[in-house]
Parts: sequence; C-alpha cells; structure tokens
Amino acid sequence: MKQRTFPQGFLFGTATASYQVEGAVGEGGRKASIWDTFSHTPGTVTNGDTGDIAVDQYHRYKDDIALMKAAGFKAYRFSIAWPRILPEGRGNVNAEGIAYYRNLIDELHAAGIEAVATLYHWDLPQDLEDTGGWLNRDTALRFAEYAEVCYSAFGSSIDMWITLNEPWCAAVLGYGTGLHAPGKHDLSLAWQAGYNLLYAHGLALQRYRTHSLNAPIGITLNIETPRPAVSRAEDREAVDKAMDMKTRFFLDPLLSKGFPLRHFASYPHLSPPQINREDLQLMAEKIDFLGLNYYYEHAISSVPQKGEKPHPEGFYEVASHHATTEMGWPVVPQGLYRQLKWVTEYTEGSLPLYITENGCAVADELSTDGSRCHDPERIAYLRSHLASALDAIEDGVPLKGYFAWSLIDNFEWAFGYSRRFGLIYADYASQERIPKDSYYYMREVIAGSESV
Ligand code: IFM
Repeated sequence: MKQRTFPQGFLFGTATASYQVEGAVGEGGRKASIWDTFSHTPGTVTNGDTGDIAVDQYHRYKDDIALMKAAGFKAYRFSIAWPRILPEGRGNVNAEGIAYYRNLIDELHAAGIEAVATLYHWDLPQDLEDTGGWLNRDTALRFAEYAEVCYSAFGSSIDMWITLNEPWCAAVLGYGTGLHAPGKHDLSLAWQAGYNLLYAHGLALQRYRTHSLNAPIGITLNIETPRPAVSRAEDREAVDKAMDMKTRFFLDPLLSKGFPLRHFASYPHLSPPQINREDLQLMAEKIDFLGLNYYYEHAISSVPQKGEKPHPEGFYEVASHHATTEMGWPVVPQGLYRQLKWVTEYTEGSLPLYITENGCAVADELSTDGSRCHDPERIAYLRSHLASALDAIEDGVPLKGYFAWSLIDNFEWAFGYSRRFGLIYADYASQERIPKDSYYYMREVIAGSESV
C-alpha cells in the first residue's frame, strides 16, 4: 500500500473545552456558567450528569499534557472559561483564573506544544444570562471586554486564538430548541442570538487588532454542506435552505456577504435578526483562518422518509447507506473532502483552513485487565477522514492543521458521560487515563510511520 503522509509543518493537535474537561467548578474563584445551571436542572442531561468534576483537568492538566507530548501532538486546542476570568461576566478580574491558564500554557510550551485558545466554548457566566444572555446585545460588549482581558493577560503566549466555537449550537440549541444551556425554547429568538454572537466575534476581533499580537486569530464554525437525498428540485431546494440556515448565516457575514435571509419568509416561526449596517462591517473584520468542525454529512430531503422529525428550519435529514456512530451521525469521510473543497471555492482560497474538531463517539470498552481499550471503529473513522483531508490538500485546499476531538473522554453536553469521543479512555470513578488504540494510531500518523 502506498504510504501517504502530511506535508511538512502540518499541525496535528487535539481539542477539548473547559466545561467538558476541567471540573473544579467551585474552585479558584470561578462562578457559575449557564452549563452549571442547566446541567443541575433535572431532565436536561442524560443520567443527571454534570460537569462538576468532569475529567478533573483543572488538577490533572500536567498528566494530560504529558500524554499529548508522548503522542507527539504539536498543539492543544482548549477553551478559556469566561467565568474563571470574569466570574460575574464583567468587572472583577479573577487572578486565580488567569494563573490557572498561565500555568497550563507554560506547561504546554515546556512540552513543545502550541497553545490554541478558544475564548468561548459555550460556558457563558450565569450572571450575564440573567440579564438576557445572547439575546441581549450588551453580552457582545461584555464578550469584547472579556476578550480584551485575555489578550492582555496571555498576550503572545497564545499561538492561535479562536473567538467562538460553533455559534450555531450556542444560538439554535441554546435558545431555539432548548437542548443546550440556557435551555430556551423559542425558535423565533435563535437567529438574534446567532447575530449577537457574530457581533461579539467582530468586536473581539477589532479589539485584538489594537494589541499588536502576532498570533493568528479566527473563528470555528460547524458549517454543514449536505447533499440532496434524491436528485430532484425539491431536495436541492431543501439543501439550499439548510445551507442558508446552518452555513451561510454564520459564514457570509464574515466574508462581507451580509446575511442570507430569503428562507425566513417561508417560516413565520423563525424570525430574522435585526440588522444594523455598522455591525455588518464589524463582523466582516478580516480573520486570519477559519476553523471547521466536521463530524458528518447529511442527506437532505424536503419530505420525511421514515417518519424523521423536520429540522426546525423545515427540512429533513434522512437515512442513507452510511453507518452511524453512537451519536447517530452518519460516517461520511467523502463529505469532509466535499466540505473543504466547497469552503475553498466559496472563500476563493483566501483563508487558511484548520479542522478544529473531528472524531467520533463509539461504544468503547476496556480490556478485561483494564489496561487497553481497543477502538477499531474510531481508528477507521480517523483514518478515512485524514485520507479525505489529505486528498483535499493534494487538490489545492489550504488546510493547515487537524485537531482530533477529543484528547480524552469528557462531558458530552446533553449526553453527559454516556458518549465517549476521546483518544484516551477516562475512568470517571478513579480518573485514571488509559490511552486507546486510536491514541497509538495518531502517534504513528504524526510520526509519519503510519499511513492514513
Ligand atoms: O463535544 C462537542 C464539542 O463541544 C463541540 N463540537 C462537537 C463535539 C461533539 O459533539
């Protein structure tokens, strides 16, 4: 078999997010985030799980960094918990919170690992939710204030900045369907929340440019580039709708293309956001790269096939021949290639791209002696997606790095601990870390000794 390896300098990393791994929610001066409130509300998260302890990375970050180093990872994408830095969301800066991330960053650098910091991965300080959260434009100003504190505190020690992670989820799952914190169920509000998130991104970017920092800054989106289930006009139209609502709504403003609003008219229960011209200018502040989180590609139809529920935006994600993961997400490695090509064309090749998340939840089990975790399905998933990424690079896509989701099993939001995405198995009772076979696979891919 032909050995295929990644170009020199391609950045291999892993990713996590603060609420999913840190635990220590009441320590170090941190106050509650919307996820603390939400997960402690009965009926919101599988098995009543919370992020109170998670995988205790707050106390065990050195162990985790040692494991990253041993696998050869060159970057760690973590998120900074806003409620550790500004526990009330504004005003008082918490020195202990700053110290925690400084230590984490120093430890990464000592291990030869780049620090890739996401400013917002969904843990909004509860105090800000109490004044309207992302439905309140003022939250965007508070985000800019928080970003500014981070730029000053961590400065050039951060190697890459990411303003937001997956604003679609924060807006639509958080305010529209209520599946995520803060658990609001009003689809007419969701796109205003999305708009305010992009406004926050623009403000944070504008402030960044005044700090003379050299590290690149970008945003991570979970855009979707689905395909029509059947080759007919109605399904192509459904795909177009999905692309507008899940992809172009979040991407177009960054590219000075405004908001695609034409589908809102056919869905009176979805309200378009209130648009202000000056905000549009801000949202279009130049980013240095675009982060993409890719997990699946859906086949989309205008009609249900097997009683599927309509997506809130009025189209159906229907079954296809692809196998699915424990999340029920279809495994479509070719979809990653298609998405990378689409984005490259759409952005006219102007933006370096990073896959800031990719991975899968499978039913992992430990060997009987507890020392190994064989996860061949995850290895097959990673291998096929890496091959797709490499195909894209060979076909001209400016893809510069790949972050596996996730370093270690963690709190998978509304699914709690019932879904495992890690390259490292977490024994939640003892907090023991057991590298899975996929961890060793990635180690060899990074070393260039294993083919994708
Ligand atoms: O765990 C999440 C992550 O926080 C955001 N992207 C998708 C992952 C898997 O669901």
